[in-house]
Amino acid sequence: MCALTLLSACSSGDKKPMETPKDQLVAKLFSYVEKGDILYGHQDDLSYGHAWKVEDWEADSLTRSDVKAVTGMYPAIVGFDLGGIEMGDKANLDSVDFGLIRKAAMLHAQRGGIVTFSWHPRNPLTGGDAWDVSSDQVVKSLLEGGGLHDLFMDVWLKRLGDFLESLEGTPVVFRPWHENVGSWFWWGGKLCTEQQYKELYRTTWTYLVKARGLTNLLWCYSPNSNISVDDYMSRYPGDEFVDMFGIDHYEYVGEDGVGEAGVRFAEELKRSLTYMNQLAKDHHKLMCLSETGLESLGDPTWWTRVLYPTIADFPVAYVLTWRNAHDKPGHFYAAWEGFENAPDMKAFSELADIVFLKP
Ligand code: BMA
Repeated sequence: MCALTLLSACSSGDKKPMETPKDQLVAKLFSYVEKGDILYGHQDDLSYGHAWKVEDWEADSLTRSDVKAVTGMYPAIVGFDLGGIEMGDKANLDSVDFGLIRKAAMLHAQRGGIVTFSWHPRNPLTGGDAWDVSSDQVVKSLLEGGGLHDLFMDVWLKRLGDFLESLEGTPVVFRPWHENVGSWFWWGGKLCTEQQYKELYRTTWTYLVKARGLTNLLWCYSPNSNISVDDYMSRYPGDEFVDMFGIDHYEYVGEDGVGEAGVRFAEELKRSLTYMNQLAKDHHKLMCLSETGLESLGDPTWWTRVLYPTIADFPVAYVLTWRNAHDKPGHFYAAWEGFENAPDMKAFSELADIVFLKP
């Protein structure tokens, strides 16, 4: 285990005065990669965990964390989801208040951690959720010339921009329009053309970076796994719009049990990370495992026997396991206090090249 140092420490001293929060975060992540370190991240870590949630977020000091209960440390990266911000909702799609998200994100950064945001926006054409793939006209309707373009620019992106701006420069790894090659989100592979997808991403980038002037966003492009490198790059918006190559890759247990599932997970992940490593080198970008995990962690040594040996030799800046739902008992991806897999997660956190955040 090596502890994360304060991000602010990196910005003091000899840094150029014009360096933006995003530039500082890029430099910080590259410095870990150069040392061979991998940061550990957990989705929604400070908002809730297995069978608990923050009740009064304004009064709460946000020190509770399943990961801390197991390892003694916070995750170095904490992820949050902005789904619902576009509607002007008070809370996101998982009922986490946006006030809590803002507070937790800024506090985590002050503690020396790093924040990442995903976004599962509603379907603006049908009123359904992000998984509503009943129409292949949604992306088209949001782009210039489309019937929902004004709504997208003036309402959706404006609300997103307002929230991101309210973080007062806190650096964020932002990865919109993720898992874009599969067809389970309305912006997915069969739901829009490659050109439309790229335009959607670039429009989002141009609004936030150029129109709103946000300098705190590190842009992560994160397709789903189980695809070829050509498919991975088929929707790549371009070097100007991306700072990091990500991938979302999970382990799924079939009838042949966790042993075989772990082998399949590792083989496919290595294949993906191999081509991403080449892409990262060629395009001078960072790379990460933007989402991963084994739901319910039914493999007692998943962390040290499956995950770690698969990623250890790749220059991944971070690996983030998905959320520990407070209200769905089997929907968790990090160990919690008392769970049988906890000692293995603790052992993972103590490895020399794995980085958590000391409280
Ligand atoms: C999914 C699941 C859902 C959740 C969504 C956004 O993978 O965890 O329950 O609503 O992510 O956080």
